[in-house]
Amino acid sequence: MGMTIAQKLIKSHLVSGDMTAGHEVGLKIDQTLTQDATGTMAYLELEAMDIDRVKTELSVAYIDHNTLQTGFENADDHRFIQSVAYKRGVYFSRPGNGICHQVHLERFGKPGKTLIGSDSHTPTGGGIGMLAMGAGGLDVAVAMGGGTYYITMPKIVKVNLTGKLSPWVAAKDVILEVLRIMTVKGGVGKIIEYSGEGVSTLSVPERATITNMGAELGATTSVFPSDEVTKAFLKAQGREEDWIELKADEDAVYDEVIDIDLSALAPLAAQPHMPDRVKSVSEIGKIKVDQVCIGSCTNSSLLDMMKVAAILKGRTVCPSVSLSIAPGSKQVLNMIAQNGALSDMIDAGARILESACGPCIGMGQSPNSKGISLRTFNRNFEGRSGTADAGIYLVSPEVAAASALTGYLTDPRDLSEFPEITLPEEFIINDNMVVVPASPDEAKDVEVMYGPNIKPFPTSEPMAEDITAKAVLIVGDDITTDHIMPAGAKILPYRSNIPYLSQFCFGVCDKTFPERIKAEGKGIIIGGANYGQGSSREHAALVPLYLGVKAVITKSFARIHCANLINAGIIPLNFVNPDDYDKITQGDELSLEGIKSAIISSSPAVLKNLTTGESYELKYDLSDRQKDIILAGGLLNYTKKSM
Ligand code: MIC
Ligand code: SF4
Repeated sequence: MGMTIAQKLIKSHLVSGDMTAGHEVGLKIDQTLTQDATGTMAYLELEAMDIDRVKTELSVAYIDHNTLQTGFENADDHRFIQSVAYKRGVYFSRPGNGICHQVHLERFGKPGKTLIGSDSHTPTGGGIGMLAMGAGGLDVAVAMGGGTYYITMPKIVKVNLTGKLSPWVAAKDVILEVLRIMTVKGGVGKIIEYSGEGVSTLSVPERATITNMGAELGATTSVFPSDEVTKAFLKAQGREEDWIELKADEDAVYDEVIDIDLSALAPLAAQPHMPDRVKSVSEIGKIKVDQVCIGSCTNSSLLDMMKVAAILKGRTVCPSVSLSIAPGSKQVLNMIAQNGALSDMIDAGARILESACGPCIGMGQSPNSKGISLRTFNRNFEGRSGTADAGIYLVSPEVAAASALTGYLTDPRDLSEFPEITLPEEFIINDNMVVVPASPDEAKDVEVMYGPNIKPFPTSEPMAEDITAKAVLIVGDDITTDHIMPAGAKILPYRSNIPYLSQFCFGVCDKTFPERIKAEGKGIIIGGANYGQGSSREHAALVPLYLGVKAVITKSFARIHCANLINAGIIPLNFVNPDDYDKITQGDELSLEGIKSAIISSSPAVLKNLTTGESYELKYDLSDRQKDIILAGGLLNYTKKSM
């Protein structure tokens, strides 16, 4: 039987397990990336594992999230990461060099390789035929140390693209359409593989927009073939030798097929507060817009910037709109500076931001109260922008730029002539913002520099036989890690200070949560479906661990967060009967009697509600390896033990 691209990538990196959907497979990881918001923790974990030098083909540490530097904290963290990177053999992309996913695609990613990154949008690399996945920091640290990365063998969904995008319709509209069809839960346990004659009509940056935002489907990753288009892109990046061809076999079998006719798509937008609340721009109508932000790892490529500049050229941003633009990398910024596109943006009144995540993670540019902000980003979760009552719409750069001019949500097809942009045959290549690590000899004398903001991460105990604790918090469906552990300018600088972060845990849902659980000393969280979707931040597991969360019981989990809970030694459990969720009231005294023995003997777990006297059947989907991790009290304990 023929194989899909994803199956070929998995097979060529398979260390353990069998490739049947639902079974655990262990993969050899060729490349890793980290960013600074998750990186401090990942490198603290690497240091705790006592590994001299990373064992991957390539590991890169990027600084792109925490670049606001409102106090000493960020700069200290950057220095810490830079010193560990230099010592341990990791390339260091300095602040200003750009957003991790954009830079990695341009300068480092290679078709046919595996990549894990401590950021949920790592699947951007799927745009050039990598098996690229988001993971918790600890999983990335283990991979840097040469350890295997484990996933549940996903089902493979084929998205069959036919036709060609019409003028003013963008790659963003393709992924918004996929989100409309599949929803934010639809990709869990799946790899989305793009195929069909429409693929060759899409450039690499367009493919990368699509695989990037596949993260919002909850998918393990997304992948495009590596073809002549990929080759031309790598050649323009001076990396033609990194190209290999990668395509699915003619007789490859998929678990699911979705057909999308590119020529039939129209400009779309995701409405507040979920990336799958998608409607066409014309259906939503001419709502007034206060702010437009262009950039983020989804839409900050040279192609995106050139389109935006062409739309803005010779015009003026509407007086009631604030337009900010963050080009994705130093390469992109430098190229638009040299070819004059930057000048067109500045001339029109755009506020140019540095090449970093910026407003996407609430680092500045929070909208006004009840403000409507159009963003080319990938997430519009409640509160993420920094303004609790703002309404964020996710759109293409074309819709964003057109709307910035008119002051209301605008279908760019109403605007004027479509700017035909072709990618250059050569990009400006200058990797002078990437610091090459010390040689093993030099490395011995390199000192790792810890700042006062870096606090030890919480440790966990081997699992107890019984867990008895209150249902300290009950939350609904689609809870994101931005709900569990918010980011933003005020909190993000403390990503290496778990005790400080803990005061903001679940702040979006219930500000009293940290105080209440501290008073109890421990607790159990009850959640709905798709609990923990969104970011890969392991802080959403480490902070609850620090506060005393002993178990999380939900209708279902998102992949990366579930792995992070296991890594932290917190047991993730699901209701066998989802209706039991409704039978628990916040404050009920719950008991998981004999949970440890149940896990050891693989017997069903039972949750007793000591307040009502009821019992509910629970299930857990843990491989033997994951059981051992939970029993040991987390991956770090487990790794130390097995080393
Ligand atoms: C995000 O987009 O939410 C982030 C910030 O990039 C996160 C990582 C983090 O929380 O640091 C992600 O997507 O994984
Ligand atoms: Fe940065 Fe936003 Fe991309 Fe996350 S989604 S990596 S915050 S640009």
